Amino acid sequence: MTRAIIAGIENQQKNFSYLMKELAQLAEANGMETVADFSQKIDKPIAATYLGKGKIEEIAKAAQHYDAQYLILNDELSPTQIRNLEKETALSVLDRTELILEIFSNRAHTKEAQLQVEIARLKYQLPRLRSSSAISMDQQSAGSSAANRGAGETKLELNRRTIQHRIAFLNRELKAIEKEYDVKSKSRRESEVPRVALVGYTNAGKSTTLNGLISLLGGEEKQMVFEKDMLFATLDTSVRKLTFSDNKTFLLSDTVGFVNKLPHTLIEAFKSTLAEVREADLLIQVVDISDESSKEMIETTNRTLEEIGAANKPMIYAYNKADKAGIDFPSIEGLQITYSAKEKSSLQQLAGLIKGFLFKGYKTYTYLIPYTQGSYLEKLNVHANVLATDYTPDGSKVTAEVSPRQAGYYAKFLVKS
Ligand SMILES: Nc1nc2c(ncn2[C@@H]2O[C@H](COP(=O)(O)OP(=O)(O)OP(=O)(O)O)[C@@H](O)[C@H]2O)c(=O)[nH]1
Ligand SMILES: [Mg+2]
Repeated sequence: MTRAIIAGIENQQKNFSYLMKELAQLAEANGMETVADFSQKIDKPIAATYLGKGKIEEIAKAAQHYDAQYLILNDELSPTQIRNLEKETALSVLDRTELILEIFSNRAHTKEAQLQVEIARLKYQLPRLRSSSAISMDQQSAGSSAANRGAGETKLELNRRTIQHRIAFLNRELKAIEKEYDVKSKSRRESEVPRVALVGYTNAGKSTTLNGLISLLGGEEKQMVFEKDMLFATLDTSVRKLTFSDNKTFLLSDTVGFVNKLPHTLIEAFKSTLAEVREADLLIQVVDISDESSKEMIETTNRTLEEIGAANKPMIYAYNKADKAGIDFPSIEGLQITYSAKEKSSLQQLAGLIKGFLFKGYKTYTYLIPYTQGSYLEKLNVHANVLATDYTPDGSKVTAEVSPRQAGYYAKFLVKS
């Protein structure tokens, strides 16, 4: 395993130790073992080197002692800071943003995710581009000739343009995929089937919850998604149609998890993947209640939801891994549930909570639909919970449970009782 040293600057952040612990986990997710961690108490990073001179010396010593190859910093650094740190420690330097981008890049399996991650990486590089010749001229400053400087800038400009072209190309490819997705999403919107999205911190148990609900509601093995104890196991969005025993249907989606300081370029690139979340009627925020940092994770999740334009949606707080936390479960309080995604009665309670929320306005009516209006009967059979059908001389007499919206649509067939 690659050995890494992590380091960060501790100013007034109250959650610094949590951020550092998470940084070590991110390193692990990227196949690196954290052999030492350093922190420095200063108000703000040193402009040229991020850390102070003494701290850098300590790190260089530790690097030799542990035979480390990487130094990972807890913030996003400037190119100068990275270059100077590399020079002074003889380590390869990664900042938090690059580390997250690397993990995403290694985990991206679908074409869409791969395109999104590459766009995010290129966008991260773009403002940091400084061709090596341009940099050395900076340092020589006024002494360099105008001709030389011109050559450096041209090369830089060329690199910049190459990257911009590549981003444009990737965006076109992505658009083509998104178009397909748009069609699917449009037909979902029109189907009137309510949409629910699982959201939350990475590794909270979203995919496990989706799989649990699939198996509880009689879904098939092949509908199941990948779940694993690692950060960012899921990078794309899966949507599954689930049906209760009384024919009430909803769509449930599972998507990429969030993390602290999720790079903005990534959020941008993943916006289309996260469309399911934006368009959902109900969010289920899965929280790992056994993690001592669960509060910060909720804050991060809510902040990220705001950033992707999905704030202020109705939300069920689903406190998962209660078994691991040693808390009694399952229990429900309003729109909050404490449960374990691996336990059946928990999943039944969660399913009940979702159903109660989604179908609260549903009522049972009896309709008389003339045989000349057969399409209404077909729609009722597909979208509603039909309890009884009787074929009378005047038409089909149907008793069905329908949503408030459907009630308006079928009102003209109501049988006055
Ligand atoms: N003990 C315990 N472990 C759980 C529970 N729910 C999920 N896990 C474990 O937690 C790990 C992460 O679960 P996932 O469902 O992959 O988490 P996720 O939220 O989809 O994570 P990402 O896709 O990485 O964002 C897996 O190893 C699960 O087996 C639970 O109720 N109790
Ligand atoms: Mg997952």
